[in-house]
Amino acid sequence: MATPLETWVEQQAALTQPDRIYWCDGSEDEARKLIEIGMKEEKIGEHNIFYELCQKTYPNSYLHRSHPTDVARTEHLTYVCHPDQETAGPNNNWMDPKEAKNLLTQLSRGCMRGRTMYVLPYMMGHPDSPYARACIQLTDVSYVAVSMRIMTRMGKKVIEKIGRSDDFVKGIHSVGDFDPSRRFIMHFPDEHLVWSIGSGYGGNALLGKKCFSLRIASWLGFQQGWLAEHMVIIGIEDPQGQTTYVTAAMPSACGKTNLAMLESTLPGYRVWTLGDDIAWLNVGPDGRLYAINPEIGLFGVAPGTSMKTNPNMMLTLKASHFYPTLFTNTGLDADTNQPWWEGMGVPAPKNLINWQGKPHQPSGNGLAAHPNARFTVSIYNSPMLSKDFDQPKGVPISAIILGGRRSNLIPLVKEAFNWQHGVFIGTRTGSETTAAAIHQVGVLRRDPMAMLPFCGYNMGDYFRHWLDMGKRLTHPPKIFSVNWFRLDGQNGFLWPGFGDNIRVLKWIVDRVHHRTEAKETPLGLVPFVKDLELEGLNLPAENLEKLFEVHPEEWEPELQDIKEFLIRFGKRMPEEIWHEYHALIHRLSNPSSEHFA
Ligand code: GTP
Ligand code: SPV
Ligand code: MN
Repeated sequence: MATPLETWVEQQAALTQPDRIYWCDGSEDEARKLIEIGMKEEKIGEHNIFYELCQKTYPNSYLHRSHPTDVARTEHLTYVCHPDQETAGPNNNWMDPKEAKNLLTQLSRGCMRGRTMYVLPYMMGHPDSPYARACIQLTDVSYVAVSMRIMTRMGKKVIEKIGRSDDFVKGIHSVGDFDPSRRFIMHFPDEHLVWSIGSGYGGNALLGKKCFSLRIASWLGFQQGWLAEHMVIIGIEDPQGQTTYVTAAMPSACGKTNLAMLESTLPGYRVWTLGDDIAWLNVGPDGRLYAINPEIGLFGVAPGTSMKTNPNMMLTLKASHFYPTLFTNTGLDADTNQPWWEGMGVPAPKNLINWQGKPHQPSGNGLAAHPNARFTVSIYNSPMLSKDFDQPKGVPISAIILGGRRSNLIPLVKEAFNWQHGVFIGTRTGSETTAAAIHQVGVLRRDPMAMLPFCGYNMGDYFRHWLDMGKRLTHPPKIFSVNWFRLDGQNGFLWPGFGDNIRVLKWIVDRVHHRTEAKETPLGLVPFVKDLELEGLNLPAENLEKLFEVHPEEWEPELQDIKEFLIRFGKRMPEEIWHEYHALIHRLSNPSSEHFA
């Protein structure tokens, strides 16, 4: 008799009508075969799915060019279909689940005709982890199948694990005809189902990533008492040889991958990578917060990545490994067959082909690489992978860092007074928008905990859940906020960033281990200048001052904007958060009290 999994696959095939069904086993040979198919048979418009890059300098690496309209996440076409709109909250687009399924069924009828349906069995999390989940995704494009193999633990063992159970996470994906008016990314949280049509882009199409591991998993976490977060996980080794584990939430394209791969400029300090995008956080038996990264790949922004800004990433991209590496929408040096992007730190090659496959016009204002051009690479290629990466129970977290991209107001680093204040800082975190999603770039939007586009339920309830989690932790991590992006008034950054961010991490580690004091300001606890390790930096004293400046009068419009944002959640917004809001106003209007001297 057919298993529930087989029956489900047959039902989807009856609807989408692929020419063939191919069950992937996750092997190396198979990945090679899929890449061959993508290089020779499958196409998007006039382009093949994959182009082989120079195998000497970029072993096992391939270039992919997307459909020109399919270059980033499309938040306006992303829906969370709870039975009622209130549960989805003002932070999500909502459609009645029945209506949503009718629409998707219509759009999916025959959508895989002439194509292969790939059945991808994969785990999010290490198979031995109590927190791992067995998942199946269907897709009709080799690019997604190969990407999923890089990003997740894929293999036929998952099918054995599922066995005759119908408890597996389901993903249905088809690129459809790439028409943005027929593109939808729909989530059915209670059914553990994601259904996505019309896009092949990472966050829209690799359904184990944002769709399951954040939107649906955040809902599971709310029901089951854990958190699914848009966070980096790193270990920071200090000169004493002690490693302190921290997580960091930052909105899309605000520095997570860079932080995860940080090359320390401070002697004796080292960063170890565990994850660059997603963390699942559970309360351990010892009352501490434990983090696992459910993924095994890095899907990072290429432009700006260079030997200067992120040498470890450049080494990771060139490392030869068992897993292939994909470059999506970068430029191509036609003479050497190597990828190229703006901010790579090497001059533009003479015969440069742009991300759409056309000769690059240096006189025009177009870019050779799309600003959201990405690489997909195995985390096992990283020279700084933590020895605890595959640890099934995860690593104990001592600090949570919240970041955003703010050109003013927000200091380089501050520590929250306590967990509740930290959660409030999370709720009001704002960031200037980037190219990682399709919308106007550079506009301030509130992005609590970097989860606005990824929280699969009402964010008012989410803040309540964060407050409750704090109560269950006997040893809660300290909460910090950082901002690498404050400007000097001439559009230059006040802080050098990248490898020098270790100087901020050092202060955080020192605070965690009670090795240093902090100064109270209305916004939180900041470093005394003497406690920041700045040797070798040549940072003008004036910059340092500006990085920590608090001007209460500049906060008026900010406070107004925060209020308008928090009000949207109505009664679901916990009172404790409003209490913190009013306490902040009070501190800002009494900045000279002896408290902040
Ligand atoms: P997603 O993959 O979209 O979630 O992005 P991410 O948060 O991993 O961002 P990533 O590390 O890829 O960085 C995005 C952009 O921010 C790149 O252009 C980086 O060069 C830039 N960036 C990262 N860290 C720093 C920093 O410390 N200072 C400055 N000025 N820019 C940074
Ligand atoms: C992000 O936008 O936060 C990313 C890329 O990490 S995506 O996988 O598309 O979400
Ligand atoms: Mn991300």
